Amino acid sequence: MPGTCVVGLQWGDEAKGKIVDLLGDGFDLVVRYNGGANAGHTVVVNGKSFKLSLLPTGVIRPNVTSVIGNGVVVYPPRFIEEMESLAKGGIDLAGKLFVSDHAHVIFPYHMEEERVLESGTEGKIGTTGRGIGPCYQDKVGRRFAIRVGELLRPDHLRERLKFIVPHKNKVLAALSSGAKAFDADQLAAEYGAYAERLRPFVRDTALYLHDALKANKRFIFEAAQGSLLDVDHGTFPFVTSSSSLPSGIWGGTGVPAKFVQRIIGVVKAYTSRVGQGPFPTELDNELGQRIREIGNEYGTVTRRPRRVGWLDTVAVRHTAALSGADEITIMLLDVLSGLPELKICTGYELDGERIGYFPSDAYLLERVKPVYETVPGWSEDITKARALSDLPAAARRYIDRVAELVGLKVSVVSVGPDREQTIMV
Ligand code: 2SA
Ligand code: MG
Repeated sequence: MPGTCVVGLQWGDEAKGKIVDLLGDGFDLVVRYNGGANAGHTVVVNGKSFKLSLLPTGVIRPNVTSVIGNGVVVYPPRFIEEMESLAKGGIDLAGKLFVSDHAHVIFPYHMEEERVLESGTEGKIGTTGRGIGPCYQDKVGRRFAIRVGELLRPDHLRERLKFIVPHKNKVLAALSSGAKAFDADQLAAEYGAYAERLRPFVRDTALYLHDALKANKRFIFEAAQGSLLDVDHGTFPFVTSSSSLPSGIWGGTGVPAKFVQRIIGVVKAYTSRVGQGPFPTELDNELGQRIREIGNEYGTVTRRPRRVGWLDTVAVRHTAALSGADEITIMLLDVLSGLPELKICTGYELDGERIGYFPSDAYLLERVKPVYETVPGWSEDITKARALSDLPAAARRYIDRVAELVGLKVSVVSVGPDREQTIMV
């Protein structure tokens, strides 16, 4: 079983990091294939907590090698910052972390472009401000992109920036008279200095991973963001700019799909979303506020309050199918304790007609009305449950009903943030 993918089946923040952590010792490599420093997780090692947004969660494990694949967009200062904070905590990443020379590099002009576009009144996506979208735009547009490997050649880098930066400055000035302008020589010097810090970690990770496959190493592919934020299959245009579904693995790492043999779909017991875009089961009320507080639903990267709502099994059925999930895990079940009744979305109505599918275009999704099934809640504290039999009957029924509606077995139920607060089904 060389490859397992851990992927969120909602709009992100399903607690994928906890599942990767639970799998941790059974693997040799943890590989990121999409996104950049817009992911966010807090990992705790020996009582010290580290905030990671770019490095894979595997970096905290002594016997795991972490790989940032070519599909990731890299902001070098963040890479250095996270590496240094780990070093201070006694975690030395030399020889244990690799970043693809083909990954694309985020520059300050990407963030500036995003800031300008997101500060208008129209066309806002509610992004994380990390330059993700503009960098992927440059990648696909080809002309103005720079890859990590290019940072390592100072003369080449300066030449590239001399071509790119004037163009960026023109575009930025056309977008807003208040936009910042950039200097190619200054950026070349700044990024040249970062490059010296990155150099030991840079390699052609696709080749490295192919060797690891030949050596029968075991992989975890760590998706960033959630399946509903996938650029092709998510709620476009309110998505991120990468393939967060497992379909991103092949392109984003060079590991062919046939090596991915287990796909774990991570599902929060309710739903959350940060940023703009339709959210049929949203609870924009006091109940939503209560769930947000208990679940600490605030962005890890941006601290933005996350929107919350009931579990939507129409959406999860859809993303489970798209991701090829073999099983689901139900996370943050404890957050629902104390609610007298719970709702599960089982279907949609679009323009008064019951529909049996998930319309993933935002302009259609915003018109659907969720159809709910109401089920009894439970009042007990479930954070100490370690087996299904420790759970109140209503909580067990909730899990069973979700499994039935999604059509997949539930392999893990999480009842709290700690590793121990887990029920292996
Ligand atoms: P972007 O910055 O271009 O990727 O934003 C596009 C949309 O994708 C959403 N997005 C996320 N949604 C949930 N969690 C994410 N990671 C952080 C977290 C977010 C944070 O773990 O909490 O701290 O705010 C994440 N990253 C991107 C984003 O909200 C836009 O809707
Ligand atoms: Mg997150």
